Amino acid sequence: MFLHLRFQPDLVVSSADKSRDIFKHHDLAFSGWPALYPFGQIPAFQDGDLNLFESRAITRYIAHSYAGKGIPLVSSAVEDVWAEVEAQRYEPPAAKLTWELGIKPMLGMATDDDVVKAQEAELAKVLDVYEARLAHSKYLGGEAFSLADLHHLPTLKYLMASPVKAVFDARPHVAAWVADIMARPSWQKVLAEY
Ligand SMILES: N[C@@H](CCC(=O)N[C@@H](CS)C(=O)NCC(=O)O)C(=O)O
Repeated sequence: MFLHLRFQPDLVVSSADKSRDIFKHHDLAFSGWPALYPFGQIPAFQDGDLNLFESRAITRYIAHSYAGKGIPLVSSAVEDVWAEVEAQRYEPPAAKLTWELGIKPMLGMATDDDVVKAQEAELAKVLDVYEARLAHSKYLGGEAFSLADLHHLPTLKYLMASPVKAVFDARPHVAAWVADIMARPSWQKVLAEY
């Protein structure tokens, strides 16, 4: 199985050098692989003859493929609900904030403070719902860690190193959940490699 982030198979993008490299070369890289990147965005994934794109579909495929190994990451309809909440509600403001506060500074571009302000307000509304959920449930999908939680990790990496951390920290159950999922050995292993 290969996760394509450029010409060679790779796993995640979470270092400054890697991000710079991808954004510098992505037109060239994507144009050479139209079948893998139909919308011109990474990641793409290959398993034998199977080509996938859309990160959440890729993680779900991997979770199903390795269902017998490690902890079960796909479990219930409730987990599906919260995985959708992440994709539909959390990701739009979180991705814009990651771009403004995480990626743009690495590329030497100026952060747009108006965008940050507006998106912070959107994120706060989502995190109010998370706070209520996490007051009664250890993880978003239930008592066990699942893809619904895991999908937050890439943006959390940037947001928790930015002023937006305060929006998470202001909600105690959210803050505890963030600390828990970011401390997972598997995530630490990813960060150590990139
Ligand atoms: N919904 C897609 C979003 C993918 C996405 O936003 N990829 C970004 C990098 S994280 C990208 O390729 N940006 C370059 C571009 O849009 O030109 C997924 O989850 O895979």
